[in-house]
Amino acid sequence: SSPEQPYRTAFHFQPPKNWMNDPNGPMYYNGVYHLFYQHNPFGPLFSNQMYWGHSVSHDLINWTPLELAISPTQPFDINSCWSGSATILPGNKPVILYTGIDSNNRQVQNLAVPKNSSDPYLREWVKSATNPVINLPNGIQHDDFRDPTTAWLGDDGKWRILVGSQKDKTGIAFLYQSTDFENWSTHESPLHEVAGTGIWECPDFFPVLVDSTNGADTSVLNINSRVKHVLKVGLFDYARDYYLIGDYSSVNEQYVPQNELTLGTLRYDYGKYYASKSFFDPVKNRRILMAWVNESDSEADDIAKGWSGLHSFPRSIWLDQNQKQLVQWPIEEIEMLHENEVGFQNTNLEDASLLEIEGITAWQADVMISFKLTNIQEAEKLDPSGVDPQLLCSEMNALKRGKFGPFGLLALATYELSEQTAIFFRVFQNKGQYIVLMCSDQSRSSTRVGLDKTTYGAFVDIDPQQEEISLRTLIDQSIVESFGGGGKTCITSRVYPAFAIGEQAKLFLFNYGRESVMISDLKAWSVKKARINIEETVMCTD
Ligand code: DQQ
Repeated sequence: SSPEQPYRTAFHFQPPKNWMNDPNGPMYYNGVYHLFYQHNPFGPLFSNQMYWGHSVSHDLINWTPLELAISPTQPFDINSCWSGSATILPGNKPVILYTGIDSNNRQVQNLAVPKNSSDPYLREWVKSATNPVINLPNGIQHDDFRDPTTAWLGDDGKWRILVGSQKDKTGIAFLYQSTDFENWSTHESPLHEVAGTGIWECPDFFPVLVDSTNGADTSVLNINSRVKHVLKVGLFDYARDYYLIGDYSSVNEQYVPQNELTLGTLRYDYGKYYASKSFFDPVKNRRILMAWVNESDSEADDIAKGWSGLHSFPRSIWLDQNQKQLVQWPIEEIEMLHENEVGFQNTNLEDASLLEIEGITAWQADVMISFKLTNIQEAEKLDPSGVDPQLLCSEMNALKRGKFGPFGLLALATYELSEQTAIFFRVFQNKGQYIVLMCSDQSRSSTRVGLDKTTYGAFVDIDPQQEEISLRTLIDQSIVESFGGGGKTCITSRVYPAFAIGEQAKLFLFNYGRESVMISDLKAWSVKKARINIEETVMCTD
């Protein structure tokens, strides 16, 4: 950030200027990570002429900007090039499928391939002469058909993809099959659909391993019950990414999820986090997740800033041991940016106390904390059935005293706390079970008006009798990404302090509960600025 641009970030992906939304076609190819993104190269707002921006990286931390990869130029995409995905075909051949808005304003799916696959950065992309390769299905509205997934191979050697859609408010993931990526046939039934959920955007479908934090290539099928399949869909009506975990068979194209898609069910992130996409990273055998994090300020603010939109810090994503949910954790490459480590152990946080974390850049930081509670059998009672944890977090905000909690962090805070983003926990009990609530309270994050300061919240599925309650938070000028319970519950928020900027921004531990909590371990780092889309960056070609 700079005095004129206090909200630009240091280690979160964003273009040099103008509008960005969804991550598109992330992939690893010949030693280089590619990230494309929905972009309006001409202004700070979304536009009716959308492009694919393109950056490359050797480490997922520093990114070099390249020329626009896909631009609206042809009858099949003249009104915008919307989101899509990359697939690496056998023989190491990358291809992209993306949504074009055609000259009749219909959403159609198009194919693009590298002009020169020996260009290490794949700068130029050629659109197939056979585009569109998938037309709008009969009975689907012209603007309800988009966002092709990365393809996977079935047992029969055919490729499959999903495309998001809706019919009469039923969200649909249409399934297509092909042998050559040019000719696609519609499978008679969608992979999945759920009534009442509205259009599904940016579907993602991938295997996760049972009993391993490693990732799996998108084409890995279920061998000996070692794999489950995740279907993620973005609900446009709520701007939220929901996911299902289930069993998939390519033989009969059956997907049987174990959980239901309802508004209260599993989400990648319970804050601002949408249109995410994952890819398999063969270098470290992991699946990496990226998402668009929209602004919470006004359009007028975005015009004044000259830009809008961030991407979340890349996360590794895997299936929890209990197989009931996914777990996410910032990729380990963040350590390249760590400096000034501070830490302590076994420090008691008395009731109604505050402890400043000093010695790091509080406005650009990575903090990991473990909280240990004693006597939790005394926790207050709460029957969680029918409770919306987000509403509970705004009713029982960071200023409301409880027994166990609120305790956690005050990030991007002024010294006298006139501004503060509070990330905290509360612990309750119900019929011999413990309930951990995690909140991110933005209501006092800025003295500025005209910002969306919605408080977010979700339960964390851990047993505080068996394990400590952990919190990791990444702080970067105007974004706060928090991971509760080792990454079981994630909450991302955008904040725009007027005063808690740069050196004026402080970081505190706080406990406003009536019971003391023990900080069994704390580690925190300054996070250095990464080189993100700085024009003069020279790529190191090791
Ligand atoms: N944004 C894209 C669409 C997608 C939506 C357009 C999600 O392809 O459905 O920029 O943010």
